[in-house]
Amino acid sequence: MKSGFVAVAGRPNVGKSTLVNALARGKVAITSDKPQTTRRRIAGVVNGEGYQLVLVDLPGFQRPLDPMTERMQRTVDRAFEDVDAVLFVLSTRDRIGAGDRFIAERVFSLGVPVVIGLNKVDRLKGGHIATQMDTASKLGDFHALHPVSAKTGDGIDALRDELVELLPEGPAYFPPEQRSDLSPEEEVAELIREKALALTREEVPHAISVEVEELGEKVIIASLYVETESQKQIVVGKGGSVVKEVGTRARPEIEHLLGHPVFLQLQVKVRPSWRRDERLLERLGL
Ligand SMILES: Nc1nc2c(ncn2[C@@H]2O[C@H](COP(=O)(O)OP(=O)(O)OP(=O)(O)O)[C@@H](O)[C@H]2O)c(=O)[nH]1
Ligand SMILES: [Mg+2]
Repeated sequence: MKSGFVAVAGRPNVGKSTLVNALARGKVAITSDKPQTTRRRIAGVVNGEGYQLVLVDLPGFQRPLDPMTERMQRTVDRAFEDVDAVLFVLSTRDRIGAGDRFIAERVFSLGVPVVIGLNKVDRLKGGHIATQMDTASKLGDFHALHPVSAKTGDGIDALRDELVELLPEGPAYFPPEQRSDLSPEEEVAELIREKALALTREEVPHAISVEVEELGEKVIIASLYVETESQKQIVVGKGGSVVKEVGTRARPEIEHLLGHPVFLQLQVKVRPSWRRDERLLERLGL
């Protein structure tokens, strides 16, 4: 059997998590149109005929701004220490530039094969794809380059086959039914955060964290933390409309995940400067 770990690296928002989900044929990580959606390392397990591919979804590469983003970048650095290959994700929607070259320096010096996933090709016409492939190919000594669309599924099977090819002989690291290394509480918290991200803008998404206080048979109690009173007003919404919508959107996915109906109780709370609170960040698994 072939098995191993592939780190998924790239700038924020290039579609790393969407790509992990497409490769895993199901939802492993949450996604959003805001950068810094992924805050922690998440292993997505892909099982197939004679292989187990573990995709390590990571936060986007960034210059740290505060203790939270410092921890996120440390997570990325540490994740590179023990992988069999890297999937370096670029977005054809954006110019391939200095940020990508900075990441390229890191990933091409790791001494493991680097596969470039040139994502979001659904947004481009043929000629432009060729130009972007040419630019991407100059980033370093890559093992393979795959133009893909995580959204439409274009090129995903070929990319998965390529990654599986690179795996060494090894055991299954996860039982076959396990999709990710998150606990049910963490998965539920992430699903709630995804809906809150989709419904907020500007600085608010970055200030939200979610903790599941109680995961019962029927009742789930979770808190949405923000940093200021005005952020709280935004997340609560007029007459509770925003937090209610978060719950309405999250509940079906949570029920699908857990396999039974739940009553979801959400509360919005202010926790000043939580992104600077090392102990709390630790507790949040960041
Ligand atoms: N058109 C198009 N959009 C995509 C594709 N893949 C991802 N997206 C969109 O790009 C945005 C970012 O996707 P994510 O998967 O959250 O990106 P990420 O790289 O994981 O972002 P961070 O976790 O913040 O670093 C979302 O709005 C996705 O729907 C694609 O192939 N085509
Ligand atoms: Mg992500």
